Amino acid sequence: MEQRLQDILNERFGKTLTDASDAEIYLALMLFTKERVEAMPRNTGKRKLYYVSAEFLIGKLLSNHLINLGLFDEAKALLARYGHDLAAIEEQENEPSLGNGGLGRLAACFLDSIATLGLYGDGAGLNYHDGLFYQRFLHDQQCEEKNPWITPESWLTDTGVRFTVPFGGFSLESVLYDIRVSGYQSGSNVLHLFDTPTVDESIIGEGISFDKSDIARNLTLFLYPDDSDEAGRLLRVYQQYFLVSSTAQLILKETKERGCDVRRLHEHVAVQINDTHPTMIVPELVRLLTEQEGMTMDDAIAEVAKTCAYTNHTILAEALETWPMDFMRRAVPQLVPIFEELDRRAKQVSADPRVAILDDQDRVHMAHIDIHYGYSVNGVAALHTEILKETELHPFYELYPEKFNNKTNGITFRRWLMHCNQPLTAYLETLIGPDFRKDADALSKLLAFETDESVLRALDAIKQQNKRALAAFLKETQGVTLDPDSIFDIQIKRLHEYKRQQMNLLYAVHKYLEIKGGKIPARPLTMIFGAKAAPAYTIAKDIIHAILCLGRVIENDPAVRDHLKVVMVENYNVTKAEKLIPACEISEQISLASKEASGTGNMKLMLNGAVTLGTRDGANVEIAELVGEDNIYTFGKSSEEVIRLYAEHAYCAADLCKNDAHIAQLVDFLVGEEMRSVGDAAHLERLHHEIVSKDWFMTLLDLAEYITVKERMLADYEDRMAWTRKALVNIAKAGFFSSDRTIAAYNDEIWHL
Ligand code: 26V
Repeated sequence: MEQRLQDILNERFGKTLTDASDAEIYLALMLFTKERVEAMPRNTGKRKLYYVSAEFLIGKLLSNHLINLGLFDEAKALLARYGHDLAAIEEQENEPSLGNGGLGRLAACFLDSIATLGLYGDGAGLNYHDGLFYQRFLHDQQCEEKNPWITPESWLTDTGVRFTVPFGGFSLESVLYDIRVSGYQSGSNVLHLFDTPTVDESIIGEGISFDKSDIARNLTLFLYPDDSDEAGRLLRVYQQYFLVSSTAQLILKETKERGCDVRRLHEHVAVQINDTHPTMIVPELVRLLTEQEGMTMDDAIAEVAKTCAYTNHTILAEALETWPMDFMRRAVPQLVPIFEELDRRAKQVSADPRVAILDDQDRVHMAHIDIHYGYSVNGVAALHTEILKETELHPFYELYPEKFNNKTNGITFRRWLMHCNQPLTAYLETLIGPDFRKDADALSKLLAFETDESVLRALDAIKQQNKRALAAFLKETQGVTLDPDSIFDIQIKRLHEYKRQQMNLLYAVHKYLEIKGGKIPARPLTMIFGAKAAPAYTIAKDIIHAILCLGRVIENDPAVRDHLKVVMVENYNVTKAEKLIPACEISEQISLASKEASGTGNMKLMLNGAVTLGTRDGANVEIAELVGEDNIYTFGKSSEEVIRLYAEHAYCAADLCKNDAHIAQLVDFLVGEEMRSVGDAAHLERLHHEIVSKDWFMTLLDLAEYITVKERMLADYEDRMAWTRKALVNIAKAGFFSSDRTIAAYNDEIWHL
């Protein structure tokens, strides 16, 4: 490694490891690592998986590859010998933020596990020039800025492969870039990212604005452009078709190159459709097989239906995609007869309008295509899959019970333990040996130390070290001072009302008022938030504003600020998650029961020794089963109860305010004197009005119990040994949530690669 790095530095910059800058060393190490990853054996097999997704939130890749290659420690030691810090070199890499949140990050974890398990499977997505917007706080409000990540030399390799993607009235060239995916001590696969050469970054105006109608110049410019207007929604359709047409052409090309008969596609290929965004791959494959491969409509549809499988990631009605057929007539007229044919056949299977592909308002229901014409439908946590079967997708479950299955999500321990928490990883190895690096279930050996006080003290010391590291990072990046002796209570995830950051905010108000009233807590509490709000999601942005304002109110109050701190991390992303997660003590997983399909941050936090404060929602249910009631704090109405409240229209926020003076006091604080003195009255009032008059995600329903349970949790924290024992059990039981387990199940039960 040393010689090769010296050679690259010399060739490129005429420098050596001694005098090169961090940026130069990053480039040399990136190029060296890329060479090594390209030299890894490629996974192969009989049936090849294509994991098709509009998002791959891969995060920085340098250390990921170094760990998987087994070169991380060597690189770290080598750089240290020359006076460089690998962590500082890693900072040089731009984060590719090619996803919104959990769905995109899951796809990235899955690629890591597919490669690690030696499975033959590539990802297919879009090469957005700008990832999810960069979030900046200005006057305590979120502002969105562009977030470019591609540099002249990067992990991307132009493959030279080109396709033509036809749209109504014009066509675009599709250029295939590849990023290698390395497995841990294993083979490698590829992430294919399609781009179009006419994209023009100069059309970006103020913030993240651009001409949404200029498809040739904007197609792959942004991840998920704002779809609050029609032009934005139409652009989404163009993006989706560009992704699936490119992918379908690649699949047929590669399948033929492997010497296989595309007329028996399902024997050679499995397509996993990640949420409904890539759904048009179904009609597109049918189109290509009939128009270009000479298959009959019957045969083509039958073949595609044995090839494609669908994962559902949400039950939120507003997130279930339906597109006006008018969009399809404009953007992809060649698919229109196929949509109609798929619809006609579906209506022969069932006349129930709830399962129709085309509805009576001339709209196409994407998930319905996936379910009728896919061979597997899976949810992402046990509870979520049950809700799909019993409620949201019940009519489909009655038609096709055999298609439904659960695959509880997982996370890659390479990134979310071995890389982000090196002190913990090293210590675990001294206790239980190295097996857990390859076999996550081996973490359970840690249970043997549950009552060993020296182990508990060491775990506590590691948490303390990680808290100090986070404090130093936030000091440097945001100028905020955290007290490492306070309790670190963290809620990090996209900002959405169903995730109920506003409930956590109301807890902070409660604590603030208590402290002002003279009730000083045993130990200071630091409440940390990290969240981006969709640019057009007004209430979500108001919640961010309120959190930032409350933080300021507290900071301005000498009677409170030594006991309570509310901090919002700017531009929460994968890189920041890697710093926040190891430092967390209380993991906030407080979504309204039934609404969070799974959650994956909950898994990352438990793996790093945080104790969960959560509702019985998503994968929290499975976390609770694994760690036992003593090692998690659950609260709130059950999913059954919540579903019943919705069905009976029985929830009324105004009544809750009327009948509970404390709740009313907390909510009204949002528009009181203190908040108005620092914030924007109109925004605070809009949020207040939303909560007292509508509160669609039932914040006030669980607030009282949330406060009670959180207080109990804070009290329990004072028994340091008992608390750290809970942390230990959480780490020890996290093995189930390895994405290696999830992927093994996808392969055994769906893909059969
Ligand atoms: C999408 C949208 C789009 C428009 C308006 C509001 C809205 C709300 C939610 C979504 C979610 C899209 C799908 C998604 O990201 N689901 C997440 O998938 C994760 C991986 O399976 C899972 O852990 C999260 O619980 C789930 O929310």
